[in-house]
Amino acid sequence: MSDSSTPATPFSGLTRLDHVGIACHDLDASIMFYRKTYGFAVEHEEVNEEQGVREAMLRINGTDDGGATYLQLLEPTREDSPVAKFLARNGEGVHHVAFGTADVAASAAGIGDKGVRVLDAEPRRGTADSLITFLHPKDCGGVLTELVQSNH
Ligand code: V0V
Ligand code: CO
Repeated sequence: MSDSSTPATPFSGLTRLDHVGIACHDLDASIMFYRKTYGFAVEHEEVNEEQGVREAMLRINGTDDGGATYLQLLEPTREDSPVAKFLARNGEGVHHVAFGTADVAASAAGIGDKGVRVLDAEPRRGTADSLITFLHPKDCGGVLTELVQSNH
């Protein structure tokens, strides 16, 4: 029988939902919606030029591993970026889900061995100096999936 107070780490090393990424046209308007509708506050905001986003992290809850779960609001900074392409095709909405791991490279290698395309040969810099990598949505049931090793 499993003990619910000590959840086992699955073989992938993924232990929590880190964030849900939401594409929006206007970051400040989107932040305002989440503040006035739910009372969620921005914990961190930054521009990530490599990913072509201006983004805000809204903390929702803490997690068993000392991390937390967030909404990540994403506004594109340039027209050729993944989020700009997504908005042009789909309009605003859920862009990706991100799972937390203590070792993003090991998790990505293990998941890659299952036949899922890992989009980054080496983990890249994510929000608040986290390390991130993405899995191809076509190999993940239509869901762009990110793996995150947070810097906390
Ligand atoms: C594209 N597709 C998606 C999708 N984006 N499906 C589900 N969710 C998404 N977000 C589908 C699209 O509808 C096409 O399907 C197909 O994939 C190819 O899309 P494309 O845009 O025409 O082509 P690509 O290959 O140029 O770009 C798709 C990928 C790209 C997923 C490879 O967006 C990418 O590399 N994304 C990873 C980086 C990223 O998204 N960064 C922004 C978040 P059909 O039409 O062929 O059926 S940055 C972030 O989260 C940070 C910094 C953080 O958390 O710290
Ligand atoms: Co993300």
